[in-house]
Amino acid sequence: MRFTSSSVAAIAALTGLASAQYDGETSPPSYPSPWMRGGNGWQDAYAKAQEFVSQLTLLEKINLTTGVGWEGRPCVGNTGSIPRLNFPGLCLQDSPLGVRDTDFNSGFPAGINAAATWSTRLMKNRGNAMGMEHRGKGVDMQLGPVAGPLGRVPEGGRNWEGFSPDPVLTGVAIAETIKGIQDAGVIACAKHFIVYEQEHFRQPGATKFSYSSNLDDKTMHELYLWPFADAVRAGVGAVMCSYNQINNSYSAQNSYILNHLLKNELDFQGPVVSDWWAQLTGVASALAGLDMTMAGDQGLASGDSFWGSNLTAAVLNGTIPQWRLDDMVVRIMSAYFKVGRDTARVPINFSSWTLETDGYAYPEANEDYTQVNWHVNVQGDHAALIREIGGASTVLLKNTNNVLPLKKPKSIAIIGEDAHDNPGGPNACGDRGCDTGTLAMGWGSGTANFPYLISPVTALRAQAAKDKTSFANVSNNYDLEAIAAAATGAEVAIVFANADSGEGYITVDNNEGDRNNLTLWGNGDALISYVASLNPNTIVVLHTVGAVIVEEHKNNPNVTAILWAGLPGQESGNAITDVLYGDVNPQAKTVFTWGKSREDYGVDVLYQATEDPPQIDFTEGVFIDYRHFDAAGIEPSYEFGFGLSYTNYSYSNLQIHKENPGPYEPTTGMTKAAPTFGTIDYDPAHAEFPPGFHAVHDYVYPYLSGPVPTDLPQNWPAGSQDGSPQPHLPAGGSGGGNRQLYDIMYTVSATVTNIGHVKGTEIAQLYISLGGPTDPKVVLRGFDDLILDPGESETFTYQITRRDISNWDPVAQDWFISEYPKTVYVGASSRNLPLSATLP
Ligand SMILES: *[C@@H]1O[C@H](CO)[C@@H](O)[C@H](O)[C@H]1NC(C)=O
Ligand SMILES: *[C@@H]1O[C@H](CO)[C@@H](O)[C@H](O)[C@H]1NC(C)=O
Ligand SMILES: *[C@@H]1O[C@H](CO)[C@@H](O)[C@H](O)[C@H]1NC(C)=O
Ligand SMILES: *[C@@H]1O[C@H](CO)[C@@H](O)[C@H](O)[C@H]1NC(C)=O
Ligand SMILES: *[C@@H]1O[C@H](CO)[C@@H](O)[C@H](O)[C@H]1NC(C)=O
Ligand SMILES: *[C@@H]1O[C@H](CO)[C@@H](O)[C@H](O)[C@H]1NC(C)=O
Ligand SMILES: *[C@@H]1O[C@H](CO)[C@@H](O)[C@H](O)[C@H]1NC(C)=O
Ligand SMILES: *[C@@H]1O[C@H](CO)[C@@H](O)[C@H](O)[C@H]1NC(C)=O
Ligand SMILES: CC(=O)N[C@H]1CO[C@H](CO)[C@@H](O)[C@@H]1O
Repeated sequence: MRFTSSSVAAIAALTGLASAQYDGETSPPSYPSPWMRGGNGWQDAYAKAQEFVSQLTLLEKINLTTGVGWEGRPCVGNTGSIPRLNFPGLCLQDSPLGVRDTDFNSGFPAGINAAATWSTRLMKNRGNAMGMEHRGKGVDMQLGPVAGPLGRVPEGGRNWEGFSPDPVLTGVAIAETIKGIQDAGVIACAKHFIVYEQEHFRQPGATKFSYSSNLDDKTMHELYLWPFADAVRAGVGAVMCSYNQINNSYSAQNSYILNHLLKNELDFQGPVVSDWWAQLTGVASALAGLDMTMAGDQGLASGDSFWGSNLTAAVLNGTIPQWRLDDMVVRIMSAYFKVGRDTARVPINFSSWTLETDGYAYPEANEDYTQVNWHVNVQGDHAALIREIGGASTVLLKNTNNVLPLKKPKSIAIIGEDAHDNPGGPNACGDRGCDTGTLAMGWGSGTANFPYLISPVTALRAQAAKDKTSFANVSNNYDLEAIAAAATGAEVAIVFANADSGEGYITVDNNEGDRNNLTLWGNGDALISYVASLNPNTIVVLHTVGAVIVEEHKNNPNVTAILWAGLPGQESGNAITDVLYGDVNPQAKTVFTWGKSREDYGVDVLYQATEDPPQIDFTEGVFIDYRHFDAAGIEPSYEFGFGLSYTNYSYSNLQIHKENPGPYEPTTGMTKAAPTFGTIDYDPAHAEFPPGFHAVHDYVYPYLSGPVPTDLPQNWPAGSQDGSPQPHLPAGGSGGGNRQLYDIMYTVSATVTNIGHVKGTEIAQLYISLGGPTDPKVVLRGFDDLILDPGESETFTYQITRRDISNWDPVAQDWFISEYPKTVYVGASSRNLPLSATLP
């Protein structure tokens, strides 16, 4: 395609930094885009990357920044390659819970279940197992884990892909997952940056523009940015931006979030990757800090790109300085070397676009029919880990008179579609876009195919056979006659019910990603009440993506137990059987608050747009989930951090030791000037398609597609092309922010004792009150899983960091410790905190 005057006008319009023209907040400019310096454990990788990038030509560099377009190659995202150096380009693949779109892979528990274990060991092992599976398929970058959405609204469709609305729990979980993935030699990609808290209006469609999440700087730092700081500190290789706008500026071109917060303050050293088609401008996104565009094309298989050829032109005409391009590429290659891709790599041996053995090497163009799948089995022994996480993430919410664990009951009735198999098989619905049969993952791109799915009825039937328990089951939630026949007179009736959600491109039962309500699906609530009206020993198992309203069942004396099993993955039935029969003693604590009504949460999804772009004002500030319930004095059904066990624990002997780390010093000084790597040949004649080159249809290339424009009006932001030394930020200077934020201020310990009769794991939790009038009552800061025999005591220890007791000062643009007295609490949940003391 040649540059026509209309395409030139289109570029001009698209590259304008749209912001102030709308109502609502605007995002302050932050330029230039910080260049990598090789700190925070990136030194060796940076050295290798410099050497590699210095050999590259302009076109080869552009190739690494730009995806080849949707379905261009085998992975969900593929960069161009460097044939001259035998470098095949990078393969980016979903998802946060396994390898998407292939076979002989595992279906892991969702992020929300990993969080519910409160076990750093299980979080990391899960990450490592997922990383090994990606590695075995030839994937360079796993597109996960998730800290955005954080979970501002319980209805948010993709909350389950992440961990918890608590930023500290999410921060620990994302860091451990990243370490696990990257130890396997695969780049982790923390996403979605940032405040992507609902599915409605996330992309242009129903509205012309994506919604804008508008929030103040304090809320950004103390809540939403917090877990991303942990991700950067853990050495995450890549970060993906989000679809939404922040203060009316799109994530992929918001210089404040990418340049200022992520690359400068948090000192992130790797590349920022766009979410698929979240990039909406060429030059503006490059200057604002984007380093790689995915899928590379401007729309699904459109063949054109904001980068590729357009980025080549922008470098050649001097709009994008060499240092900015070199920084993109050196960040990408540093992530590659940092996790050891140079030694861990195997050829890509699957195709996201077909499960058949043969298919097109260039699927969108239907070119080159050949073998594309080797059906490599990457499951290893991960089933055992999946089952363990399933059990360890099941929260026991109610257990009247210790009705659980079951001990060889005479008869048992298993009621509910959610206990049963999807008749079409566990992968019958593409990207799990239906709610048929038992729920073990949500829907959307955050999924993987199940190799198999053990349904609860299968595992419980096997257990019953072993125990000679007479067994009945009914899958139809509406067949009252069959249900009555099975439930009446059974020693125990177990009702399974669920609530599903997912990504906005799929609508299930009128739920456009986000849930329309917080009640159970498929007649679940009526089903539970009906069974309970017939059987005084009714046990409820919930497979839900988040909170549902359970107050009525909680108060129903015939409902003797309630368990939340979340989205446990392929070993679902075995995991719940382990818990119900006591082979596993529940350790999980709920990672979100169970409100008595939807209104109790104080915030909700914006379902109806009254302006364009839709404006979502985060006026609640840091008060989401339990912070809101505490502040508003609302009693929940079950509070954040709550969970029962088959034993009991006591807490005693709180000790506080004050450490002496010295005073906080804001980071000062200047960076070096932006480096460049190799020389760029600025002759446009050398940037054209090589003679005789066969261009694949609808495929994105770096070669010029017309004359380089040199006469367009330029309105690039001040400083955006400046590569001279820049001042450090006071709160920056090290991975995750000023290194002194992680200084240890206090060591806190307490004794936890198992006072019951069986072995168990207690999740001891530490909360802090920051004491100010605008602070939440308490905030989680630390936790640990203590394995205790009956009668045994262990010491719970947590080291309170400076960050843990700091607030963000938007004026000084730094963290500070307020004058208000700070109280530390230790206990078993956010509302069960028997130990407390003022910090000296
Ligand atoms: C958004 O606007 C608020 C209010 O002006 C400001 O405090 C905050 O820093 C801005 N954040 C971003 C990311 O633009
Ligand atoms: C860029 O990548 C494509 C494959 O996506 C490859 O065909 C082409 O040769 C590469 N160009 C250069 C200059 O390496
Ligand atoms: C360059 O960007 C313009 C404006 O978005 C687009 O119309 C054009 O197709 C792009 N060129 C190429 C070769 O992708
Ligand atoms: C009981 O479960 C089996 C699968 O284990 C299923 O085939 C059967 O339809 C269920 N029975 C009823 C009445 O739903
Ligand atoms: C809530 O949504 C689910 C799924 O769409 C639906 O099955 C259920 O009937 C809804 N609940 C109410 C009370 O409308
Ligand atoms: C509890 O079960 C008994 C039957 O055992 C029934 O009579 C009673 O109505 C039930 N209560 C509720 C609240 O369903
Ligand atoms: C734990 O303690 C509570 C309160 O004393 C008691 O009701 C419950 O039965 C105990 N649970 C176990 C498993 O011992
Ligand atoms: C250089 O090329 C880029 C990409 O086509 C374009 O956005 C920019 O406006 C051009 N600069 C000039 C001075 O024409
Ligand atoms: C395209 C390609 O190289 N595929 C490889 C995938 O992995 C299998 C098993 O390791 C190899 O045999 C294939 O050659």
